[in-house]
Amino acid sequence: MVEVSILPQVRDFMNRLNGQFINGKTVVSQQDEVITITNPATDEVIAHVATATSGDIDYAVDSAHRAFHGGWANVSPAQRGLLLNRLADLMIAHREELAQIETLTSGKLITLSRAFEVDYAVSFLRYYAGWTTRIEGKTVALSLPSANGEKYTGLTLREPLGVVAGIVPWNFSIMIAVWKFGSALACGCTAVIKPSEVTPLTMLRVAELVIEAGIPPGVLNVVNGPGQQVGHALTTHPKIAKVTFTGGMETGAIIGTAALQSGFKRVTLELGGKNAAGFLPDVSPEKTVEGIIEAGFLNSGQVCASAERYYVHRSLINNVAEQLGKRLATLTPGDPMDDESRFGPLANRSHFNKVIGYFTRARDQNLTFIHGGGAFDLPGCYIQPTAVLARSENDELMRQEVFGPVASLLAYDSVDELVTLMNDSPYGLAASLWTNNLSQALRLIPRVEAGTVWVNMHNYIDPAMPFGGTKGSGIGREFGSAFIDHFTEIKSVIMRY
Ligand code: TXE
Repeated sequence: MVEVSILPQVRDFMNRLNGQFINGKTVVSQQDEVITITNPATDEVIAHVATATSGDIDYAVDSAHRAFHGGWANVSPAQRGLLLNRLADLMIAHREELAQIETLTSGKLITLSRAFEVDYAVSFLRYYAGWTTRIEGKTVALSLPSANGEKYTGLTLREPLGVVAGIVPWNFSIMIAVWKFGSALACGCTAVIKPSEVTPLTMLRVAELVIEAGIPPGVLNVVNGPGQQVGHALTTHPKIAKVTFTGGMETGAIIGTAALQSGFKRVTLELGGKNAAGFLPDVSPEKTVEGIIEAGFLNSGQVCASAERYYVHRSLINNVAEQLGKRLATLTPGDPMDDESRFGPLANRSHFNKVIGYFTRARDQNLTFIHGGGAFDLPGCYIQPTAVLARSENDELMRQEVFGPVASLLAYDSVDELVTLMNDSPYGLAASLWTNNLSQALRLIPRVEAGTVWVNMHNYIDPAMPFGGTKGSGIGREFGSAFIDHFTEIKSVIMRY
């Protein structure tokens, strides 16, 4: 065991009453409506955060609106990139502090908090910083005839949309927030971020670093509170130009509808998935098992791109199931604040109860549990790593996003059946194909309905690769140059001379 000692600055930050971060300062307007934060690894209350009042929300959006037309508009693209890189430097300088706040709040392993919430988040930020000077319009040759010899020149400008509301879930509270505000700020927009009500802390600390980096007050603001009040008020606020959301499909539909109904706001929605991994028969059972662990068990399965449906050829499925059961037995639970832990708790009690509910119903439906299917007998939200043999593609565990360490396996007989089964879902975020046969993989990729298809790997998300869903997994793409289309508007200019 290599238990990490909590830094004094982390204790101080958790002990004070936090609330919102608006126009460069901490704001706590009310002390009666407070979010109580519980460490999901221990069930201990560790911090309190005041929720935003409607006045706080107006103040945050107004500050962002003023900064959009003032402080941020006057910062050149190159300077914007420099400031985002300075923030990245500061996040690295405060790496351990940010990682500890995140782990204590979300139960994420400290090693994952350092890697994803700081190092990866910083890679994304630097990637966005690199685009600030490359956002360009075009000159256009015009075609209509000229009656009296006059000439026309056409050009397009790419202009930032305005104030962006970023609504963020609890599974990666810094990294996903960076996806939102990094894209927004790089394009010249300003932002108001609403973290999940169960992980409201880490972004407040990042927002302080934003000011330390020299980014003007009001460019990035953070408001906290329940989605249906604070999130909804932001989504429908008249001065918000765009809503970018990552979270569940049902919430995505509510937010998308509200955003359109309140002034046709632009939306980007990333709504998770019920992602499939298809193993062709040339892959050995040993490699299949390692593939399932890679695809489904990172961060205890609380990753939007994780696989939850696994298709294995009928001739191999019993062998794979037996070896998978043995492999899952090696995933023993550990304290997330221990450097050597490899399997942590779920992020909160309500999510834990939801996952246990899936197990209860799967048992009622007589599904075969290969391993797990319950909670560890420990304080905290520890769920056993679980695998089941599904009976058909209609089982609840083959259709609903569980968002936990749960793999459901189903046998297939032919490649055509494999494709049909992989596509049999309202979701379409990501999928993986596992085979040693490259031409087989290349033929299958176009047939798989998903925004990302991995071959012999899963869960690899890179800042340079567009990421987003087809079908019910959402609208729009984050990362790559694709993000620019979603945070800017094209203005056409035509001149006669
Ligand atoms: O997410 P919600 P929840 C999936 C996963 C999980 C399920 C529900 O299956 O079990 O979603 O999780 C804010 N207007 N994912 O309930 O409701 C809310 O405050 C405006 C997939 O935690 O989607 C939070 O900040 N905002 C996923 C954010 O939306 C609203 C990551 C996400 O909450 C709102 C997490 C409203 N009406 C969960 N209602 C992924 N795609 O990675 C809620 N919110």
